[in-house]
Amino acid sequence: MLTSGTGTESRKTVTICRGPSLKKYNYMILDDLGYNDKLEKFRVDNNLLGFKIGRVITEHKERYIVKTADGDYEAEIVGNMRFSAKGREDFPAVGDWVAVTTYDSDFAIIHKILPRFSVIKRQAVGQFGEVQIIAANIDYAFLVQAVDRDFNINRLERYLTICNSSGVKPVIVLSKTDLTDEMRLNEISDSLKARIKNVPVFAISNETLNGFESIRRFIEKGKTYCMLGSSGVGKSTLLNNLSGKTIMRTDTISQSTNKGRHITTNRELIILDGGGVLIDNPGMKEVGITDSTNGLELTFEAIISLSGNCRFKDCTHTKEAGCCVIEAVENGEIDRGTYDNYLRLEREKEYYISTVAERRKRDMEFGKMLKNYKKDAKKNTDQGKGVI
Ligand SMILES: Nc1nc2c(ncn2[C@@H]2O[C@H](COP(=O)(O)OP(=O)(O)OP(=O)(O)O)[C@@H](O)[C@H]2O)c(=O)[nH]1
Ligand SMILES: [Mg+2]
Ligand SMILES: [Zn+2]
Repeated sequence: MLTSGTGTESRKTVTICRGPSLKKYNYMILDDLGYNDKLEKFRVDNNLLGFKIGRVITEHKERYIVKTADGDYEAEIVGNMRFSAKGREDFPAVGDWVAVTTYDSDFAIIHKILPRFSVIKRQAVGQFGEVQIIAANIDYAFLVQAVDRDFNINRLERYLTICNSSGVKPVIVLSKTDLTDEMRLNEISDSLKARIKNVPVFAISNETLNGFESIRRFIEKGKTYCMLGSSGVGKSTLLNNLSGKTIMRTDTISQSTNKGRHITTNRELIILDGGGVLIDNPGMKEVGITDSTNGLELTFEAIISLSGNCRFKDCTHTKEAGCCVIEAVENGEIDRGTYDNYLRLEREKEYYISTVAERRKRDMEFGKMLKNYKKDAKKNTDQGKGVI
């Protein structure tokens, strides 16, 4: 099999030597989780045949649960991984494929993170210049906004920027359509058409299940989908509806008892019966962007392509004469709201990049100072010993 037992067989060998039922069982689990030939090739090429392969399904303060072909394991990282980590991205995240060794029936050590094809990250809240990984190896992000109060096009563009810089395909999900009227829905639809191009939009109600079937059909076996959005917009309710089970607690109970809301506090990965992997996320208040140059270029493509014709190469598109972007805003070719939001996100990205650069410089200077200090200390000791 792929990952249980000795873990030394390759994918092909397994197919040949295992009994049909076990083979089917193991493949089902890992393939349903999104395991593919590229990951398997990495495992073979990197001498990881002695390890089991699993996917991180939840994380809490450096404790992980890893789903493998033969069950779920509580896991920690190997010491070496912690010592060599340069930043948050060197630690496992929900959605990661990892190579593990297992101990007992429920404990594992993570030895390696397999290469990620996408990483959704944001600015860590309260720690400017630090990133927080939201999830890894995501194919599609469901950007959920409730149409009754939560709809905000600037925030959608912010999420799009994050998706576009992460290699994740965005999908807009407008929820709670039962709580609004036709007129408001048309307004929202017009504003989406004016500002966001080429992104699929689903309008759904988790209550009446209107529009729900089309989103269910959209989900493919072996692909991973991540729920992103503010708190209370219906991410967990949608996940429960898609799974047909009450997997995630939602705040329904609290409304009747008034005993606090069951907001989601952890990221969690689940496999749908018909295939397809979903990751629920706690609602996010702040979605600060990081080094998202690429994401901004893709999200604000119309602005970026015009900017090539500005008179000055380093045009900031704010006040310069001969700025084609300003001209396009003035003649209505570019939406003013899009333009303002672009400038805001661009400033935020620049600020992030300069903060990180400053910190690196400070760290380097501190490292140099420490090295010199150690050198001086050694010289003094050697001189004390009469060594020249
Ligand atoms: N009327 C209506 N209520 C909904 C809909 N979707 C969700 N709700 C309700 O909205 C509340 C919040 O839903 P959740 O699914 O917990 O929201 P969430 O996005 O997971 O929130 P966090 O976990 O805090 O991020 C619950 O009381 C749901 O029953 C909908 O489409 N229509
Ligand atoms: Mg939730
Ligand atoms: Zn310009």
